[in-house]
Amino acid sequence: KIKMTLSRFKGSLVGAVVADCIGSLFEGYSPVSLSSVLESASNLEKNRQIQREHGTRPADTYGLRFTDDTAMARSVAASLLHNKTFDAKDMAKRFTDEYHKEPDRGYGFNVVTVFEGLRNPKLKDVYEPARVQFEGSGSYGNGGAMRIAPASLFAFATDKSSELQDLASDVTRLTHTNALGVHGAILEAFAVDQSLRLEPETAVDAGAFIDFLLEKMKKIETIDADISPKSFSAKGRKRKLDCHPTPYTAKLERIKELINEDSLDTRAVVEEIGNDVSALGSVPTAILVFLRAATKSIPGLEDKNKFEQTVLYAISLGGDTDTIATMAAAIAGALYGVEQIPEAWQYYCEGVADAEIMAERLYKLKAL
Ligand code: F2R
Ligand code: MG
Ligand code: MG
Ligand code: MG
Repeated sequence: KIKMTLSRFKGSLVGAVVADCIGSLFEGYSPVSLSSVLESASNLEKNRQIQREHGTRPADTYGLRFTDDTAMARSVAASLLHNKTFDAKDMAKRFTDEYHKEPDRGYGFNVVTVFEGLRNPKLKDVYEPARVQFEGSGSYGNGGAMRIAPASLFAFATDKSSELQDLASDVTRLTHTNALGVHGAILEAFAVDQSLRLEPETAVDAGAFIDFLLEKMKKIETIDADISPKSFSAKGRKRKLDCHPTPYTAKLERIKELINEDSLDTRAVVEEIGNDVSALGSVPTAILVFLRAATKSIPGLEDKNKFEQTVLYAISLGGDTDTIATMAAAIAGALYGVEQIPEAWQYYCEGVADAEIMAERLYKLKAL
C-alpha cells in the first residue's frame, strides 16, 4: 500500500509535467483535432523506438520543454520541502527568481508585473503586487490552479488536509487574488487530494467525486467568498454558467450531467464549461476530462490507457491545452500512478526526473 501511494505521488507530479510539455505544442489552438494530438504522441513513441534500436536520438527530436505551469509548480514543491511549511516570502522569491532566470517559459501576460513588483526591495507585504493587479480586482487566470498539485501532496503527506483550503489560497494569492482565481486553485487542490484517496482497484464513482467537490465549493462560494469585493463583477464572463452567482458550483452541477451523456461533443464542453486561461474556464474542464476518461472510453483513444486518455482528451479540447492537460493529469496521475505514464513521454519531457525526486521527497514527509 505504501509503495502504491509513492507511485501516485509520482504519477501526479510527473503526470503534470508531461501533460504540460505535450499540451504546450497546442496551446492557443482551437479547435485541435484529435488526430494531430495522437500524431504528436505517436511521434514520441516512434522516436523512442528508433532511439532504443540505434542508440541515437532522431535529428528532429529535441525533447519537449516545460512551460510556466511546471516552472511554478516546481517552486511550490521546492518551497514547501525546504521550509516544511508554507512561507509566503520564500515561495514568492522562488517564483520571482525562477521567472527572471527563464522568462521565456510562456508566462501569463499580466502575472509578470507581479514578479517585477515582488523584486522591489522596499516591498513590505508580499501579497501587495498581486492585489493591485487589474485595478485591484486581482487576476482570475488559472496560474494559481495550474501549480497547486504539490500543495495537495504536501498536505496529504503531513496529515494536514484539513488545512489544504488555506494552503491553496495562500499559495495562489501570491499572484492571483481574484476570488475566481483563488477558488479555482482550491477546487483543483481538492480534486488532487480526493483522487489520492480513491481506491485504485474500484471503478471511479464520478457522481460521488463531484458531490464531494460540490460540498466544498458551495461553502467556499457562499460563506468564504469575501476574498476581493471586486471579484464578482460579471464583466468579461463569456459563458452563461460563468455569470452564475456561485459559478464553480453551477459548473460542477452541469459537469455531473455532461459526463453521463452517451456522446459528449467537444464543442459543447468548450462552449458551456470552457477552455481558456481563466480559472473558471479551465479548472472545471480539467475535472470533467479526468472523470469522463475515468468512466468512459474516449472515442478514438480506446487503445490508450486511462492516463493517456485523460491527457490526450484534454489537449483535444484546444485552447489552454498545456494548463488543462496539466491539471487533469495531476488528478489522474494521483489515481493511476506513475506506471501508467508512457516511458517515451517521460523520456522526452523536460523536468520529469526533478518531478520524480520532488514526489519522493514530499512522500517522505509522511515518515517525519
Ligand atoms: N500565457 C500563456 N499562454 C500564452 C502565450 C504562451 C506562448 N506559448 C508563448 O510563449 O508566447 N500561458 C500561461 O498563462 C496561463 C496562466 O496565466 P496566469 O498565470 O493566470 O497569468 P495572468 O496574466 O495573471 O492571467 C492570464 C490572463 O487572464 C486575463 N485576466 C486575468 N485576470 C483578469 C482580470 N481581473 N480582468 C481581466 N482579464 C484578466 C488576462 O488576459 C491575463 O493576461 C496558463 O495558460 C499558462 O500556460
Ligand atoms: Mg504554460
Ligand atoms: Mg478536438
Ligand atoms: Mg496554458
